[in-house]
Amino acid sequence: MEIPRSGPIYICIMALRTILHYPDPRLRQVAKPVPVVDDTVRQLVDDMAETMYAAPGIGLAAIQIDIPMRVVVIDISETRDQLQIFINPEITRQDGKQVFEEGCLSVPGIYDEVERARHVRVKALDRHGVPFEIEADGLFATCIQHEIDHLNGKVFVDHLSRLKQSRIRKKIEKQERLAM
Ligand code: GNR
Ligand code: NI
Repeated sequence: MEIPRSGPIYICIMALRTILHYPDPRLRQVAKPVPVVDDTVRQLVDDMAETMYAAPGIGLAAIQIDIPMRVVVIDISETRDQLQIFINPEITRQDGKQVFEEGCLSVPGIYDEVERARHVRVKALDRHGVPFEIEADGLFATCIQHEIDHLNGKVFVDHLSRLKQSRIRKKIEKQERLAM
């Protein structure tokens, strides 16, 4: 039997990806700029969004799923329906300072205060490769800076003291051992 149809068939295959955990050395890679925003990149963006929403988190950088490309997704809305995509993001202006308590999907269970710029202007490409520029402050500004850090091989714990870093590393390694 044949199922009648008109128009194209869209098959949506998204995938949950595994998030790397600190101190995995793969989180230290400096991600490469995306040369062309094609369907492969859009597929990556969709997988990243699915992974971020499932976690759940308010942001995700491709490097966290072991793809060293300059791709970030963010959704800071309470309704979880305001996905923002940043391909090759760059901070073009920043001013002020603010302290936020941060967490990271790659550093599960650890939260600490980090000082960052209060206000940033970011330029990036959207999912069609079209450039845009936006201004961010508050949690949004902190989140964008946190994600751009990831693209440069940096994790939020790098902003903390050496003592805190070594405690965090031990705690995570212990958690991973117990999880085996
Ligand atoms: O889910 C996340 N929450 C968060 C809270 C405060 C500051 C930054 C973040 S980002 C984090 C998701 C993540 O790890 N992105 O890389
Ligand atoms: Ni993070």
